[in-house]
Amino acid sequence: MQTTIEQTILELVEGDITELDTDAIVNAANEWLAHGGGVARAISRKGGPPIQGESDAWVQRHGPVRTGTAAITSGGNLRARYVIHAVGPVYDRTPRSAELLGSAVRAALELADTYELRSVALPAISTGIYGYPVRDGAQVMLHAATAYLRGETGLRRVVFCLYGRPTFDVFVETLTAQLDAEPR
Ligand code: AR6
Repeated sequence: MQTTIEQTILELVEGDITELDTDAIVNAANEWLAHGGGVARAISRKGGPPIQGESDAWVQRHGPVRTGTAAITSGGNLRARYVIHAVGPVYDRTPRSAELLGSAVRAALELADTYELRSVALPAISTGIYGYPVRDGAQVMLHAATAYLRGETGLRRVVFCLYGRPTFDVFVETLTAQLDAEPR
């Protein structure tokens, strides 16, 4: 599924984010950038040692990546030139989780703009090991992305890359409902 928000194509695809050739892919990271499980592990394995190495150097230099913010490393052997490590919240049923998830998406897109990138792909942050319900998470992430793209941005293509058909279907339903509710 694809739609256009101002000057940016917003796309939903099902698949493995490590295969994408956008300028950057976003990782669903933890504050320590210790890429041990989930999509982080897949990105780190496929990108090779530079990903964990540059991540460790980042944390050593700046301290942990606070939840709701993001850091950037090179893409190592990936097709993407950069990996943007966004830290989503561990789901705790409070409104604070939604704030932090929206903030993680915004931070990732802002960092892509800071690096003057044109395309970026994001996974469904926090909806795996961190336990965020996919339907609620999709609402928050898509809302944050569309709101961001209505502001000033150099991004021309933003992709949500969803792992598995059920998650993809929920994102399609959610985006369709959001576009119906708020006319462009
Ligand atoms: N491509 C796209 N999406 C994927 C892929 C892939 N190759 N693999 C998994 N997903 P998770 P979190 C989906 O658990 O919940 C790590 O250990 C997955 O189905 O990767 O933010 C980190 O280091 C789910 O929809 O991230 C942190 O400690 C989504 O990616 C912690 O997990 C996110 O699932 C972060 O947990």
